[in-house]
Amino acid sequence: MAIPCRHAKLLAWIEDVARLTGPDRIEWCDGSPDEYDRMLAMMEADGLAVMLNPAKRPGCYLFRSDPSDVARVENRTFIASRCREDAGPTNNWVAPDELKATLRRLYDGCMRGRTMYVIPFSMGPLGSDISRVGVELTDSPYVVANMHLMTRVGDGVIRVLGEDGDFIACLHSVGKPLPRGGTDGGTWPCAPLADKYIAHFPEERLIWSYGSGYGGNALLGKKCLALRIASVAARDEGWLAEHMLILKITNPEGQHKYIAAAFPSACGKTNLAMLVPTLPGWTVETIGDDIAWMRFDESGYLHAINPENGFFGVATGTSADSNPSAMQCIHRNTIFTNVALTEDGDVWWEGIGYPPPGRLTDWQGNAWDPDSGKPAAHPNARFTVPANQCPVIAPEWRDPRGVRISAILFGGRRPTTVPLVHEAFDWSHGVFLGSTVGSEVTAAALDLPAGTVRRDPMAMLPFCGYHMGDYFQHWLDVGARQAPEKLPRIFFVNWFRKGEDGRWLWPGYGENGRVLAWIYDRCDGRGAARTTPLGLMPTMEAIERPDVVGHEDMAEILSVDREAWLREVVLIREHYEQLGDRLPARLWAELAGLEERLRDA
Ligand code: O2Y
Ligand code: MN
Repeated sequence: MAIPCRHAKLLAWIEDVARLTGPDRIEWCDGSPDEYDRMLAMMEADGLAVMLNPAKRPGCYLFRSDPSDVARVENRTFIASRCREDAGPTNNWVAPDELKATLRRLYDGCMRGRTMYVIPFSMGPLGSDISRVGVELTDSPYVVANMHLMTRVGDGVIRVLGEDGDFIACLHSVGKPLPRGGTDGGTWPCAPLADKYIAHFPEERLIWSYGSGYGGNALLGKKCLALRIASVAARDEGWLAEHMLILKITNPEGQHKYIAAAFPSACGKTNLAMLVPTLPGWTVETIGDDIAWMRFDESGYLHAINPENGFFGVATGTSADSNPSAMQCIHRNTIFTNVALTEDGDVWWEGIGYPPPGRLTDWQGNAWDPDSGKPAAHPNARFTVPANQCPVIAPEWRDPRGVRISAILFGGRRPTTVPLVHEAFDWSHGVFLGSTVGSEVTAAALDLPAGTVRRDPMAMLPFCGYHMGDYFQHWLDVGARQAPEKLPRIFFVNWFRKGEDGRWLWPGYGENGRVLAWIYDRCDGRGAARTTPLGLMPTMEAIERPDVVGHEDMAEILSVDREAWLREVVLIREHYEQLGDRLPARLWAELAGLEERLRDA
């Protein structure tokens, strides 16, 4: 095959990797539909992919991964900065030379019997000055197919690269060499957990992943490049790479605004990005469901792009009730991983909204026994689907200029203490709110005291490529450089409040549109608010109460429980102490301010 590129640095890197890993052949990916079809046909012939019933799910395939390879592996994820302190206390660190030596031993000959694919890809629309080019070398055709859906792959990227353009080098291997002429025989190739490494070398903007073929461990454009490496680039270049959805909200007058929102994994980001508001006249459209790259433009406003081209959504719990748009998206041209299979060649998972239509094959390929107590689909079962199949994708979702962000939302799963919504007094206070994000963990499961909050600042704990204290300082700095009136307003939301009897106090889903409507109005200089120790909160009349929420429950979720918040202050202090002396003084001052306001209240 002719080499479609004359980029000397790229060609030299490919040659080095090929010498080390020893693939049988090298194939350049062009991103074409033919290439995608060829990858899937090859994996189907190999027994790794199951074609779903074309009458039910045209163009859809099912994959079953190894039980050891079903999710991101945080304890095998490393930030190998030159200096340990720069990775901070929240990341696993190994000295870069040591980690490279370990990985070189594993990579040695690891692609024998396989093809090494060269995937040139763009995160963000081609031609946007916010976008970045990556090149992933991988021995996994599953990764090639998924990268086609999740990023922009192909010749256009080679043109952008030219002969000396910048690219982020991403090396990936499943870590399972084959005997000459051998195949995987339908089994998912990967290495044992102890040999899996998801390694980042932030100063070199370099990613080395070994041993896993799954999701964020292997599709290196997503969490590795677009968050861990990009967060470091963003710090150095004065922008923001965030774990945020981006949505467009339109009011009954037909005017619209854009909102970015950060929630820890598994808090319903995809559902919020595709929300169907119950409030008459309001609509939500999607720009992105997981990652936002944001830059202040020359006039001082914050603009965001979604660097991805698809959704890698969690299947479990997705239904016509929880997310009708996602259900429509995944009707065709979708890759399903670790869902259950029906007798008529369709997919099924727990929470799909209807009972199994007959016997099922579970995610491991065995006949499923409904009485076994085991789920038919893996809880982290996924769908990969192009974003342009989303029925509520906003037409401007791939505008290279991005969209102007009016509001930033932070939130987590907080059954107690945190009200439905409060607005920050200003940018620094908003950074403080973001720094406290966390979810209450199920105490019984983890043997922790009830109400224990696992902090996940700005939902970036697993994704920040440097010290969390420096990351907060970066947020403070980018805001301080702008005119305050042009900055987005910052809000903290909590859809997950429960009563003492364990009842949900707020119905969530489409009803969250009522909170978004208040946020919209606040950004428009309207929307009634009262000042509280936590920030600005809606008056009882400002958010129209859903029918299913009683007056008392509404009052509870819009109130400040002073005693609970004084306990929360203690927990935030402990969280800050764990982050060490790089925590900005400004955030300590914000915490002191909160405590003072609570004591004075
Ligand atoms: O387990 C994985 O590899 C996927 S995790 C994931 C996928 C899509 C969007 N977000 C996440 C996440 O963990 O935040
Ligand atoms: Mn995510």
